[in-house]
Amino acid sequence: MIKSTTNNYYDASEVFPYLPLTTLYLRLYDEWCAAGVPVSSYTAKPSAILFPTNFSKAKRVMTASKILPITEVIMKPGSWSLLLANLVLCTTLFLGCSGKSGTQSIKIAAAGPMTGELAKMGEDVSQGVQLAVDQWNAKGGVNGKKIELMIEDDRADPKDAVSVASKIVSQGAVAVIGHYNSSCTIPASNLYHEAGIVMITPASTNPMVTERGYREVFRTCGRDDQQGKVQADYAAQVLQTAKVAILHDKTTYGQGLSEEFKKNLPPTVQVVIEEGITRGDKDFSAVLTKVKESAPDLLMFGGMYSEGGLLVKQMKDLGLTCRFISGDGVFDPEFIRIAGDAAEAAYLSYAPSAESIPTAQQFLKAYTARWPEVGPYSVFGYDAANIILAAIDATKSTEGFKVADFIHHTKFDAATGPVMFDAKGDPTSSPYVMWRVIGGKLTPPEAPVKAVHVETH
Ligand code: ABU
Repeated sequence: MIKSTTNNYYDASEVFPYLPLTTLYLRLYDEWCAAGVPVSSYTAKPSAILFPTNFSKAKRVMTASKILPITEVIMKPGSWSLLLANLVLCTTLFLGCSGKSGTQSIKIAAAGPMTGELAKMGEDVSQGVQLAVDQWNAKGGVNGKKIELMIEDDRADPKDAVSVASKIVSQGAVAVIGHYNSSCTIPASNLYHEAGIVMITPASTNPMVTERGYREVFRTCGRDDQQGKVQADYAAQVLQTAKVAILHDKTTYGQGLSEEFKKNLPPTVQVVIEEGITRGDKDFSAVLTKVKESAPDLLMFGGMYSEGGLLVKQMKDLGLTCRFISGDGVFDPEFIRIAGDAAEAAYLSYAPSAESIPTAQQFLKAYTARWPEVGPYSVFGYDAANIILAAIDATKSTEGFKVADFIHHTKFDAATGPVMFDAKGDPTSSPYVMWRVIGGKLTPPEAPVKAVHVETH
C-alpha cells in the first residue's frame, strides 16, 4: 500500500518498487508536470528521491498513460540494485529537468572522436552540427530558445563513449548527434535510450545500431548490410574477381562490414585468406606477406583510413599488385595522403558526393566559408542536427518520445535530399555507390548516380 509520510511526501520505497527504469521515471515526471501534479525531490533517504506529492492524481495520470501503465510494470528479479542505480542517476536527471524548464536555451550534444587518430572524423561531424546550430540561432533559435551545443570527445573508445553519454545525459542535453564509431554508438545509445533522449548517428553503419528496437535511435547514414552487398556485387560483376583476401580491424564496424561483404559474394568468388589486424599498428608486412602468398586479385579491408592507407602503401612496397576495396571508413582524402600513389588501386563504397546533390549546395557554400574541407560525414551531421531541431521546433517539446515520434512520421527536406525513416530508425533510401581513386583524387562513378535501395533484414 502507498502511504503518506511526514511533510505530505510519499515514500519512494513504497511507490517505486514497481518502477525499475529511469526512463519511466522521467516520462512519468514529464507527464506529472504536464498534468499539474506537484512533484518533489527528497534526498534524505536513497530510496526516496523522486516522487509525486499527490500520488492519487499521479496514479490517475499513470493509468491514463499510453507509454507504460503502472499495472504493466513488472519487477524483475535482482531489480533492486538496478533500481538504486537508476535512482541515483534519476536525481541528476531530475535536477537537469528542473534547470531545463527554467532556462532560455535548449542543450544538444555532438559526440565522437575529437582527439586521436580519428579526430578528423569527429571534427567533420561536429562542424556540420555547429553550422546547423548557428543557422538556427541566427534565425532566433527554436521556440524562442537559443540552442546550446556541447561537443564531447569519446576518443573512438567504447568505454569513453559510455562516460561521455552519461555526462551528456546528466548535463541535461535533450538530443545527441553521434557517435561516429559503431563500437561507441551502440553502448552509448543504451544510456540515451534509458534516458529517453533522441540520438541520430551520422556515420555509424553497423546494423546493430538500429536493430535493438530503440525508438529514439536513428541514423542519417546507410548500413553495412547494404554497403557490403554493394561492394560484393561490384567485386564480382564489375571487377570480375575470382580470388579475394579479406582483412579487417576486428572492430564492430570493420569486422562487421567484412562479414557482410563475404556473405554477399557469389560462389564464383573464392575467399583465399581472412585475417584480423590491430587498430593503431603501423607495420602490416607480416600479414600482407601471407596475403601475397595466397595470390588474390582483390584485397577487401574492413576498417578505417588510418590503417587502410598504410595497408595500401605497404602492399605496393611488397609488390602485391592486386586491387583494394574498402568502405566509408576509408573514404577520406587522408587515406590518399597516407597511401600516396599506391591509393590508385582503391575502390571505395560511399554515398554520392554532396557536390552532385542540388539540395546540398547551400550547405557546401556555408560550410566551406568556415572550414577548408568538407568531410565525408559533415553533411550527415548537418542533416542530423537539422532533423532534431526541426522536430523540437514542430512539436514544441524537448521530450524524447515526442521528438522521436515526429521524426518517425515526417519527411525532411535535408541537404542530402528528402529523408524519411523506417520503423527501425534507418533512412528509407540506401545511398551506396562505388568510388575510385584516380589521379590522387576520390572520384565518383562516371555515370550519373542512381541510389539503389538494398533491403535490410
Ligand atoms: N561507418 C564508418 C565508420 C564508423 C563506424 O560505423 O564505425
